[in-house]
Amino acid sequence: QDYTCIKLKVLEFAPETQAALTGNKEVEGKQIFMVAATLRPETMYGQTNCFVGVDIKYGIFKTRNADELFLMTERAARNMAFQNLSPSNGEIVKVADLVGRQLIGTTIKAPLSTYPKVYVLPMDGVLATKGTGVVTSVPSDSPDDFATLTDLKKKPDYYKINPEWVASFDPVPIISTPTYGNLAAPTICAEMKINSQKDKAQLALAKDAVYKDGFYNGVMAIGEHAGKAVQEAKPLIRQHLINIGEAVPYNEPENLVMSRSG
Ligand code: ZZB
Repeated sequence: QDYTCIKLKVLEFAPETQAALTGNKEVEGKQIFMVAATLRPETMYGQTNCFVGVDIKYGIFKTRNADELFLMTERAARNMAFQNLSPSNGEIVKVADLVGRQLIGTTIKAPLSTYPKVYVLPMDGVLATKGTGVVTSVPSDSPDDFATLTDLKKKPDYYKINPEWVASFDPVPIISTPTYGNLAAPTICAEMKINSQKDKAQLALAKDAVYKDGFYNGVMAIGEHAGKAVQEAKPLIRQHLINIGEAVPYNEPENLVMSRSG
């Protein structure tokens, strides 16, 4: 898979996590980015939060740029070490260990998002064996993200989050199609009566439908490429994010993903 890795700049860690990192000489004074692998760079305008798995192990790793550290799974760091993203070819340097639970409530700056600051939240279905284990959330166009946020809004105590971290982050209309209008994920979740991230079979169907519809029939409704077809805007937005240093290309052979997860 040809992913785009979006660099979500950490603004402030959750307090206990900040305390745990204080005094770590390799971390102090560096910029830390949570790195999210996406196939939909054109949807980055609609980011409302980022998801991690609470039980997934993450690390903070050195990159080829001495001032920047990447927060992701070790598996992703290993792949990146062979894609010219680590200090030297094949070299992995981990400077801290974290568990997803410790990241909940962290604030980040998500490139292109209409929200200047968004939160890191828990999602049940984040796979440690895919991408970076960090998932950026676009509830306007991803049914999984919309359904998960619906759960978090209904049961903040159960998910151990502050309701304010989800309350004022509504889905943003970013892509319009004749079939699903300009909020494809909320529309299809309503049509299919999907109420929760636990409705997995329905969500897989919904994801497939909006993926295809967005790609073939979508028109950008926001940003520099508003009015252009998604197919045309996608590579332009991807390249722009890479050029300004807010994203990096990341490749993951599909058979590798399958052998590690299965
Ligand atoms: C932003 C985005 C916006 C995404 C959208 C999708 C959609 P695929 O096709 O199954 O490979 N993702 C990335 N890593 C993980 C992970 N470790 N665990 C769970 N989900 C992950 O799916 C690739 C997409 O799955 C990625 O693209 C990411 O979410 C998520 F509007 O990033 B996407 C209709 C989907 N819309």
